[in-house]
Amino acid sequence: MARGRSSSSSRWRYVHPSYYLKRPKRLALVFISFVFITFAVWDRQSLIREHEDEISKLKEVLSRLQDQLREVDGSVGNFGERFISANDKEISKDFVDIDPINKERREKVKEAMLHAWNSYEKYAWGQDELQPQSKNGVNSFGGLGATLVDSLDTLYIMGLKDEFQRAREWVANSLDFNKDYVASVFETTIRVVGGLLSAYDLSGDEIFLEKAKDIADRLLPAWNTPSGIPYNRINLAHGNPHNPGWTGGDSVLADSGTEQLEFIALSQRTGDPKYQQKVENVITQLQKTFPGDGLLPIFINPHSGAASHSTITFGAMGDSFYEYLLKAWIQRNKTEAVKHYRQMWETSMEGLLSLIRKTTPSSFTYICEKNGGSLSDKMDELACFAPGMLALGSSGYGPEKAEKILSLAEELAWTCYNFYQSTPTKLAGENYYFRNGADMSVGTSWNILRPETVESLVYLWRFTGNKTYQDWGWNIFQAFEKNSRTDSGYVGLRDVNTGAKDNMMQSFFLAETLKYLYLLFSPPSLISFDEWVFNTEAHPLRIIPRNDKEESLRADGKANSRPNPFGRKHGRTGYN
Ligand code: DMJ
Repeated sequence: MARGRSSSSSRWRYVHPSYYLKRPKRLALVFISFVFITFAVWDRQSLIREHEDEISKLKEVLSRLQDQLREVDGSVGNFGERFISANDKEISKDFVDIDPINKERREKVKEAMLHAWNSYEKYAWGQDELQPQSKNGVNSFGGLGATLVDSLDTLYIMGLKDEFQRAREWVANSLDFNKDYVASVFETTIRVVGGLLSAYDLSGDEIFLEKAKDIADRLLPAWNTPSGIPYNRINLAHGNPHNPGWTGGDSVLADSGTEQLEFIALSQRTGDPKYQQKVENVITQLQKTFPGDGLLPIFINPHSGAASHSTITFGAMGDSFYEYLLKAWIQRNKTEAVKHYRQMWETSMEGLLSLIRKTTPSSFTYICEKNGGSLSDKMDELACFAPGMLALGSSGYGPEKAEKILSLAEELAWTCYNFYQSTPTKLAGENYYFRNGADMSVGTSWNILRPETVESLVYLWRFTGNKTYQDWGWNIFQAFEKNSRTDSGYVGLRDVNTGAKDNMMQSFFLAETLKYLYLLFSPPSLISFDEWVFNTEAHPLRIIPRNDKEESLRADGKANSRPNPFGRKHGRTGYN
């Protein structure tokens, strides 16, 4: 019993204060342990509280961003659902989430498109182009509704559904190509065939393909020349292809080598190889006499297929020939069958490098023109498509060359942007001259709402990720708003120095300038460069993935399937 009592009292001795008073070291140890445990518990509690705060803040941000995303998806109409693939949706969210300024800019561009479109609907419905000052329409392309057809895909991409639907009804019920009119094969192809095919690829509506086939069939006899190089004019009702008098009987390089994308696309979608054969033969013929520097003069004889002695330029009458060498290679999936397109394009880019000069004192890089053996220090604003083309083609090179080409593209884009910045209206003139010590000066001083510089900005922004290009585009857009906007549409300027206005809203302002500006402020996955290729009038054509089995079938014309316009994953494939 005594032992039991003593052991129980010794168990409780640790809680008795006298125990510790006699043992100060233990007292100190107990005190330190107490402080430490209290601090640890308190610290953990406050960490939990902080984390809870943090989580609730993040939830708020998340729900705000989800709201924003829903808003953006709504405001850009169909593209959220149709043109952004599942993987890309993540990229798009990031893009939208981190940069709300883009949303605001995109909305402003959409509003500009609506203003241009509403003015066209009000004063020039069904005619080719609107004259905003006199508030009437003109048929500069034979009465094919050029502005309407050129605008279809822009309306669709911007989610302007009612406007698109009204335009679609006009195409279905009123677009008539049986016109006794001598049309430009090039202009009709890039605006009308390109515009209709793009509308078809986006909407899947067969009426656009039917109409594209109708007009292409009327243009096709233009390729019936001894060399296969097409004549550039044809009567839409009666045929009779020929060249205009002012070329001395020659065909123009850009007019003859800028139908590949549209006619290849038409063959892919109809299963009829005749369109593709005609335009690919042009490249085959040109390849036979292709010069070592890849630079072709702007006039070619359609009988012999030989180039005539004339100017070499990346501006007017040369430009899009080089653009289509690259883009047809992309459109046809960069396969062995079209390797020669890429080779010809790379050869031409070596030629382009030989035309590069820099200004003094500011070292702006520019592309000269060439007459005979000598370079002329002149560059068209039209040549400002070249930075975009170089950026697009750069990835086909090895890493070192790709970097060189991309940085040349960036230098040229800086020059083109300065074509705008250097004038009092901040809008570019039609062409520029470069003189020692004086950098650049405007030559022809009009501005007709051209798209080439903003087109290049889209490519450069997408390939470099540098938002500066978006800011440049925004500045250019604001200059259009300030100088070119009227109550009844947008006009060009007769003179970028004075701001004097002309009386024409070019159809490419709606097809190209506003579309490229809209894309500049949209997720890069909206009409991604991996799945679409833009014709020279900014009409995106779906790249049909290669399928060798079907290719051989369709090359015989035995199958006639249409690619699904809403995405590779679900689409039928055509031949390339
Ligand atoms: C458009 O019709 C096309 O971009 C063409 O390739 C060149 N000219 C105009 C725009 O400036």
